[in-house]
Amino acid sequence: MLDAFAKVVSQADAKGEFLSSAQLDALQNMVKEGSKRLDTVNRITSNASTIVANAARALFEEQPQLIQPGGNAYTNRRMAACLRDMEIILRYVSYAMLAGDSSVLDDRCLNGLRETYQALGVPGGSVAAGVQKMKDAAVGIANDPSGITKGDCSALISELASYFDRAASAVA
Ligand code: PEB
Repeated sequence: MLDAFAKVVSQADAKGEFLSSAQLDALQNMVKEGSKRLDTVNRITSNASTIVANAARALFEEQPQLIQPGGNAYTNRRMAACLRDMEIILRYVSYAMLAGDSSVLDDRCLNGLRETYQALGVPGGSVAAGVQKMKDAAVGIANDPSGITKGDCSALISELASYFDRAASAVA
């Protein structure tokens, strides 16, 4: 599990080199933009249950077969497992966003997840659709300009979106 700092250190060390000025500039920029990153993580963290519940509701509206008899979210046990899975994925996305690196998401959440779903008979494409809905909600919440000093958040927002896309394509 790496963050953006540990990542450049391990890359440089593998080559036995000092950090490059491009690497240092990128980290410098990350420090400079750090408050915006923490605000983004904070907004997702404090709205996590809303993001999960709304995304799940929208998913079941779009794919009602999931909650009908025989569906993968039918019975309270499966519904609970589904909501829990969405929350786990969102939690790891929030960690990746804090770290500025996807390795925590990759190693601790997505690695082997497709195979797990295949073995369970859970449709990966539906999980991916749910993840995309969480992305839309999270981006909307993170990008909301009200009650916050205005600034350019476009890079952070596309980084955030990329972690959701990574999760969705890992299971689709
Ligand atoms: C991954 N999910 C499930 C299981 C596991 C995971 C390991 C089996 C064990 C269990 O039921 O608890 N666990 C989860 C995860 C990590 C982890 C992401 C990462 C660290 O440790 N059903 C649907 C939707 C979808 C869904 C499409 C979006 O209809 C999910 C939610 N996951 C779902 C369901 C089950 C499950 C288990 C329904 C239960 C399957 C079953 O037992 O029939």
